[in-house]
Amino acid sequence: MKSLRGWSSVVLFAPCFLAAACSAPADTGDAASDMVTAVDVRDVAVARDTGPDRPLPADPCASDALVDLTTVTPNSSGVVRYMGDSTFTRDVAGPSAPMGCISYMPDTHHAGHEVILKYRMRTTAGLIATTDNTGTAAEFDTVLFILNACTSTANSLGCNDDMNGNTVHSLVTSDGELAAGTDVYVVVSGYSPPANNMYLDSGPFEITLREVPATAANGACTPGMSVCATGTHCLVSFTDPMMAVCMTDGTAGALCRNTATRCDTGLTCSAAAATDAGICRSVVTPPAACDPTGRVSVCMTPALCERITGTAASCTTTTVNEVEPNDTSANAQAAVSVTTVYSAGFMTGIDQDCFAVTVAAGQSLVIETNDGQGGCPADTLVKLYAPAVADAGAPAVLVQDDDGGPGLCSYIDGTVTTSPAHALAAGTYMICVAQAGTMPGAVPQYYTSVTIAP
Ligand SMILES: [Ca+2]
Ligand SMILES: [Ca+2]
Ligand SMILES: [Ca+2]
Ligand SMILES: [Ca+2]
Repeated sequence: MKSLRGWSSVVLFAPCFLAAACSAPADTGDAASDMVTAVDVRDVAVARDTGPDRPLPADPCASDALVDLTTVTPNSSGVVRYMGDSTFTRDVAGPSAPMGCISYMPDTHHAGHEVILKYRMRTTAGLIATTDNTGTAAEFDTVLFILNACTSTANSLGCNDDMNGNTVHSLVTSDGELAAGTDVYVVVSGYSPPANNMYLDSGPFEITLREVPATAANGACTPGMSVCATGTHCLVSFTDPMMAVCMTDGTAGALCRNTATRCDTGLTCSAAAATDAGICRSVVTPPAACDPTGRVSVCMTPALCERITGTAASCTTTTVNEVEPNDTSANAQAAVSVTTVYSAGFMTGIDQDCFAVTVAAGQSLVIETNDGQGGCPADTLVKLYAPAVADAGAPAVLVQDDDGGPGLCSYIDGTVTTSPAHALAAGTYMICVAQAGTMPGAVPQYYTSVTIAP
């Protein structure tokens, strides 16, 4: 473990602002030829690494490489700050980032150029660490993760690549509370190789670490920013999509536990493999009510969860198969006058599926595409056409929707009084479903529920 005292200050170079302008020597793999840069001090709470050039350690967990923050006193705001530089660290040598953390994985990218900080919890609390500070080069695409040990088999306590869509810097929160006195290892790494020549996979960085009280179960939280109490996770509420709460693992609509009993009694984990992330849901049988988002309940296979009673959804096994060709108003499927769930598919290329529906005066239409299990098998676009009027040309689109349903599926809710599908004039309307985009691939199965609401 490297001492933070007793080194003289040497700053070798200014941050690189373009990859091409950087003069970092190639990593020859020869430890003696690789040098680390010095870092400096910004305030009393900043850990000081002012070492002279030294050989690049082969292992970032080795005692002469690890940055020891365990004795650093935080500033008056409780923040521990460390200025570092990973420019001359090895690209691949230390622990791997947990699966699913790095954007676009799995591919050839990895978390490289690791600098590892040993941190000791002062209190029993959550830990938040971020590289999104002014001392981190704007182009440095950081990946930040927390481990319970500095080994290749350590458990991840949290990982983040990009804290939001506006930056490639990272903000990681610990997965639950950490007991006072616990040592954790915060890995500062780079998205390697860089996504493109706009970014760097190593460079100067400024990391801040802060201990925060964990939010108790059912408390309001911000996904990706809050630490929820151990055994709970911050999820968007299924009763209020504008709000997120720390939901207790294993309960309906919450994450499955990572233990043998993944969900509470009566609930099933949506993930097939025991180690995969999933949601706990109840499995219900027709004609019981179900959750059209698939969050808290799904229908027993092969029943579908469809909005067959207005906006509420129920399990049903009754579907009507599409009959091709049905691509135009001229050959739309025969009109129905009762709520109907169509089972259809998209052929490769431009396949549009049109269904006619006859409504009485004042009735409304609710239309949704989905996979029947709260998901979405294709990026659909739904158009509702007004009744064709003789000699008036092509029927007009009353309303259309692209992504209002689950995922990239579509949803038109005519029970909303301002919807063009609300309180319709009597007549035969046409609904056409196609895939968004040009020349999409085949989709073997999707469903369109057409509900006639009183
Ligand atoms: Ca990043
Ligand atoms: Ca079709
Ligand atoms: Ca068709
Ligand atoms: Ca869509």
